[in-house]
Amino acid sequence: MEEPVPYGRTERLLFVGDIHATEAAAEELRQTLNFISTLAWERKPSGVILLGDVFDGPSTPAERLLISEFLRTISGLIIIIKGDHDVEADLDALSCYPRIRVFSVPRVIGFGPVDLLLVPWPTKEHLIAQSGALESGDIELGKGLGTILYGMATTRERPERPLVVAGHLELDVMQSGDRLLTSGGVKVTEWDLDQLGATAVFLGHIHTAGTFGKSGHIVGSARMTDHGNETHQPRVLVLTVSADGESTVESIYPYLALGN
Ligand SMILES: [Mn+2]
Repeated sequence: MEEPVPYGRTERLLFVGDIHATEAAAEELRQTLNFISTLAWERKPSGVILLGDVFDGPSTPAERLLISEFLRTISGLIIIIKGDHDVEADLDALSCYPRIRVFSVPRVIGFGPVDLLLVPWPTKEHLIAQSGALESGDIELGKGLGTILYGMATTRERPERPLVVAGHLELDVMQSGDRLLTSGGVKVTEWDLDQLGATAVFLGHIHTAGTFGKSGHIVGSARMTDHGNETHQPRVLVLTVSADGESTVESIYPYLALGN
């Protein structure tokens, strides 16, 4: 006889960073998308989360065709968060599909037994409007972003549910609440993200994979051909998470038979 499952359901989510669909490297792009499709078919995640920069700027019809054909192969829910390279019109077009949900401002959504905090690339207008920041410098806006995310995480309808964060964000490697006076736009800090008490945090935007903080994963680009950074190891991540917050994260590395 099977033991009763004490904590209820488990979800499997697949995280894909920075596809940057371009015709320029169409063959390698096709191989990357085929790899993700095959993985989704094998693992049967209940959701696939594209962590922003699906496109590389305003898309061409060929690029849109490649992406929409790829998305059609995915059977679960597809969540797309907007990156700095994505333009609204391209993502709007994708949001017409029934199983695709596009986010261009931060939201918390329930997903099975967990809450997902989705954080697209922050715009200054949104941060000024939402954080009440009186100054619009990047440091102030970065603090505002931290405050917004903390507010969203702690005022959830059911804060006892495990929280999973997925964002397209520039990460400041500071360990404390202090921010360096560095240039380069609005950043969120490791400290800000640790404060959220999330089971796991997954970030797009930074193409080289890594980890940070208590439970942070820089997913990295899924692409082999990557803006001059050809030495990085492409990967996607698979999260398994249960209602009690028990989780595992697995890195899956594509074997891409590139014609050299
Ligand atoms: Mn980006």
